[in-house]
Amino acid sequence: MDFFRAIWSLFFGNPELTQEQKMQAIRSRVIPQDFIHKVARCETYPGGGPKRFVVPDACVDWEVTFAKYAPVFYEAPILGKQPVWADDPKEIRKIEYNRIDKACNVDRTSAHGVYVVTQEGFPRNPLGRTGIEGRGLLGRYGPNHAADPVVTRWKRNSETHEVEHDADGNPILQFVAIRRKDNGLWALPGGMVDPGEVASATVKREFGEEALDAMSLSEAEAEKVKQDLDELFDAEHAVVVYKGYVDDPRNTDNAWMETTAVSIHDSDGHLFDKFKLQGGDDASDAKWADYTPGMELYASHTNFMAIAYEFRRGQLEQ
Ligand code: RP5
Repeated sequence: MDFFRAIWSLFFGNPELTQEQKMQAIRSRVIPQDFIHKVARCETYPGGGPKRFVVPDACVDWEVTFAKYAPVFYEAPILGKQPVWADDPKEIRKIEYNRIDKACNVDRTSAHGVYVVTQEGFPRNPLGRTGIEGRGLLGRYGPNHAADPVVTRWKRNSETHEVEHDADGNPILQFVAIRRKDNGLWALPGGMVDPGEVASATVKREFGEEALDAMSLSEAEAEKVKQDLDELFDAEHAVVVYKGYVDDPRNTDNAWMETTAVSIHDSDGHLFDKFKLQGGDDASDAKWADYTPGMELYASHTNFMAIAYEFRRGQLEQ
């Protein structure tokens, strides 16, 4: 970069940065390179699972020798019933890792590059040890892909319509949150990507099912909701804020969650008025929640919100 451009960008920002470059800079501020998964090492595996073998921070990386490491094998009883969303352990040798697995049309690629598959045919969690072997509650060996809608608006004064600020003068962002039935935590209304489905379709479907309870609407109402969502979740409004590993309590050494978090921002504050928020499917409740930095949300959802906040604030201040 020459001297003039360096001085220009110091005072006025870099005019040549693309949206994706700006987003990348925000992501690396929110999620540092040396991030170590923590939720994926929670003491007890969720859904009535066993206690995890304790993995200290220094031993998470597979490259670090951990001679005493003896992860606990756990696969939830539901997997024994061979549900459609799960791999068949008898067929593990046929699984095509690190690519689209043609036999079942499942995406086995990871946003973190090529992951290791052991000689026994088990994929290794790219973020390191978790204290549990097997799939736990997850259906797929390797990455289990999800998608999360990050639907936001600025909190506005109901009379003046001006954006409201917190005590430190920061604009307040609101987002659509659902309460998960499995653990009672507030979360983004995300869900699993179906075989052959693209993440952009999953975010719409999951938003409808979990935040609008679309599954209990009449056929005509559901069709109307689908049309409205198609309009709002179009390529013009949707921005990918994050794609990659989720620090999810269900992760194991051989199965883990990855997601594509897509931000849809209601800039005038009325686009989503036509929808009645109502928890459905895996959600017991749905609401517009005020985002506060560091707030407790399921898995690493608070990080996705932090990225979306910075990005949307940058737009507000332009
Ligand atoms: C998280 O689990 C993802 O970010 C997504 O929100 C969710 C998908 O799993 P289910 O909600 O379908 O259980 O890791």
